[in-house]
Amino acid sequence: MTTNVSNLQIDAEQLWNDIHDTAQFGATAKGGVKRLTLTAEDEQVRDWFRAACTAAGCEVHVDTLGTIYAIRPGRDMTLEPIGIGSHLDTQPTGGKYDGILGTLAALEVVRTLNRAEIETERPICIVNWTNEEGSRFAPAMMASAVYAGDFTTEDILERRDADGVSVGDALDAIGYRGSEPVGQIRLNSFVELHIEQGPILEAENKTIGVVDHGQGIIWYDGKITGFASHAGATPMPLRRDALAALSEVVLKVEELALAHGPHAVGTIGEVTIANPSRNVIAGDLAFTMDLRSPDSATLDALDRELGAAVAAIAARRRVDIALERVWRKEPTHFNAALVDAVEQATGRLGYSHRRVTSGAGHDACNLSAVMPAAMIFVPCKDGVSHNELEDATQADCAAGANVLLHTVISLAGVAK
Ligand code: HGY
Ligand code: MN
Ligand code: MN
Repeated sequence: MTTNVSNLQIDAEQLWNDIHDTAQFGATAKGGVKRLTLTAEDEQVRDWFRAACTAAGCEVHVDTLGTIYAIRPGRDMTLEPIGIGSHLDTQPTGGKYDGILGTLAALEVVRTLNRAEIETERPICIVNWTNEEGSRFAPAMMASAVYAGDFTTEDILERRDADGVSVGDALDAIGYRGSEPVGQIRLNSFVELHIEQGPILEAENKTIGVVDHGQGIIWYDGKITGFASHAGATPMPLRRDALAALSEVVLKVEELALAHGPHAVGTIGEVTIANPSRNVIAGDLAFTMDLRSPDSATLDALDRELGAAVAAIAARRRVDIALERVWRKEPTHFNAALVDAVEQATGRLGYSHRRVTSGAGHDACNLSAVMPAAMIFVPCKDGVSHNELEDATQADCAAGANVLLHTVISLAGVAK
């Protein structure tokens, strides 16, 4: 008996309730979510997620970096599963949807197949990737980067947060250092649903973004060494002001990004002044920088021009500026056949759509280097994300989850 799946839809109410129920773990007063990776709040949502996947009939695995894999059996268990999912950690001033939508929609896809008593040919694997955000521990998309072979597990376990806590200790503190090596569960492919985190879909009144590319990223750690001295008694020409030097670097990053626009962006998101004091000229500070472009040659140009500009600022201001490149992720070209599968599922469901390049990085971008991968976007209000105002509609979240459902069915095949 062939099962007619064309009208199958996820339970929109259930997905919406899950998104808002899990937002309690790390809820902020302004309606956002602060759930940094491997914190107590992350442990709470992980426990909720593991229980829900188990209740949905999945076999749950946890690897040595805490990534959670929930496998729904398929008829042929010798076949590698279709991976779906995203991440449950957030930024310090995060929202309810970034990462969470894709992870909970994957759970809802499995529940929908259960309700319809559909057995797929291939197994399906829901994945919650550890530390996608990279806010507490660098790099971002950390666990999927190890899965893709960009870093070793040993290297990542030793990465430390601003308080000196290692990834390994943080995993142990929440009980999510699994025993399975990263990569033991081989995925056939990976499809990730995510909010766009940008303004295009909303501006063009499109429900679905069929993501075919993703920007490349360079992260830097910077240190500026000037000379701390009296804010009142030190004549201006004699100052070696680290913060004034950084201010020039900040504006130079903006100038370079605009000069290479519209396909380049850049920002300095963190600054820490050592021993700050109102009446002391800043002598030592640390900062972090994020540059992006969909074009590898533009990333090279930004890196080169930035280096030259920083050297000139340091010389003129008689300070030392050390800029260390700590991560480079090449631009992503998602798998054409998988992107087509997303576009065809979207078309069958009748949703308005367009191709888009992702401005943000995602676990699917890392995985794209080692397996066929693709992404589905839905709009977010005013294109805002990484902000407690992040918002989306129930209808759009459901539309994205339905596209994920039908894409997965086309990839996994229906046994009965
Ligand atoms: O940085 C990023 O693009 C992602 O949100 N971690
Ligand atoms: Mn995300
Ligand atoms: Mn994010």
